[in-house]
Amino acid sequence: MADYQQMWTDLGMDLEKHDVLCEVLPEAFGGVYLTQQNRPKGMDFYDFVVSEIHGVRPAEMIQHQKEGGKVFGTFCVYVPDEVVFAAGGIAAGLCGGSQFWVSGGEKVLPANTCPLIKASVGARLDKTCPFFLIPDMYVGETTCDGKKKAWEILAGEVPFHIIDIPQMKRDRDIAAFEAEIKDFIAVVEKVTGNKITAESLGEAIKLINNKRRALQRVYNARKASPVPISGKDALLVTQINFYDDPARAAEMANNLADELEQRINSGSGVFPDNALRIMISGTPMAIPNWKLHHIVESLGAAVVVEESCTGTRYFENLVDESATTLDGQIRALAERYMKTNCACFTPNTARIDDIVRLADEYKVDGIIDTNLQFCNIYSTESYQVKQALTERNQPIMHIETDYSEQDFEQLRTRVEAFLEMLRK
Ligand code: BJ8
Repeated sequence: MADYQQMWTDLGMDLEKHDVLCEVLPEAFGGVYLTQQNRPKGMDFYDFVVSEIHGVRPAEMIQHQKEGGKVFGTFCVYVPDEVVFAAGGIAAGLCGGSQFWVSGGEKVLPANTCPLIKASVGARLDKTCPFFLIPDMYVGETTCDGKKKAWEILAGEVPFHIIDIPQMKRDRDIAAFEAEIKDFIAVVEKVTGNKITAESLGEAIKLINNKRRALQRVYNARKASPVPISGKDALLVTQINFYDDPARAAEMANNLADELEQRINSGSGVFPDNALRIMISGTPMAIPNWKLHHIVESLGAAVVVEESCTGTRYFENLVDESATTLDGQIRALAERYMKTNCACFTPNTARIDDIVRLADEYKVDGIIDTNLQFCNIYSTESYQVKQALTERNQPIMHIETDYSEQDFEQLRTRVEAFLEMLRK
């Protein structure tokens, strides 16, 4: 890794603690990722990003700020990145996925808070992640109670804008979300000093749609048998897309998709033809949370799709590009974002429909429905997920886990038993 010590010092990072993280990450990544056989060449870019994870992209963001630009740190796929890019800003997804940050979060949050929230708060308070220290503003949302309360703590650190997410999907809820987007536009314009026009928002809509289209191509390739890319690699691609420059992210994902399509044509894959095909549904897996994928794939089954916000929910729906007025574009944004099926909505039957549809499209043999410990909404919804899949004779298991390695062996045993059952 290049030398970023000065940049980290200028950010006020806790360098001693950060060194500990820098020491363990390469080994963890190497053991999980670099030991895989026959990886696509297109993964080299993502390996490089991980090798420079706290250096190369943070340096770009800081350069952007030096040139007068603003950076917005976001915590949910309901935050419309298009608005930020339309104003010449950078939006970067911040959700924490490492156990390393959890103890920092526990200093101020109840222990029975989901690890994603604890890690996100801990990364900021412990000053061990540059991505959390760079933003001029954080943008959160009102999806779950844990997040809502955590934002109040983080708002003591960084200017914070909260987007109110409706709890239902009636016409008046979509209209309410439209109003939220208008408020967000006003905030972003104020912070950046740049006016958003129909032209700039139209361009930003295309920019983010192109990233979504590229990810759709990568995921479509995973429908093939043998599968041309591991689930671990596909997950890493999505995780990095949360904070990479969107134009470069689209280019890299398109390059990867080209290669995957060639692999499909030549019948080349990373698992044998007859490997079990697994879908993982549920809560998101923020970088560097690769635990479940690693368990499944080291047992010889392939993860072929994730129904999650670090999977299909991130890119499945596009924003309609045909509107030419700001009002029309804002309506198109509201309609697109409100199609995302998070368990914070009630009823949320469309998510169950998505899982059933994806199970067919990706020809899965079994589903592992997973939720992060203490995530009440996803764990409660798992009842309906199980019912719907059982009615269709789709084997499903439910897992609740966190970021620690403590339950690794126990999970491995349970997943192994599930795969054995599928093989019979
Ligand atoms: S749209 S899934 S990114 S909220 S896992 S913090 S819900 S207690 S992350 Fe999420 Fe947006 Fe929904 Fe997606 Fe709360 Fe649950 Fe933790 Fe969660």
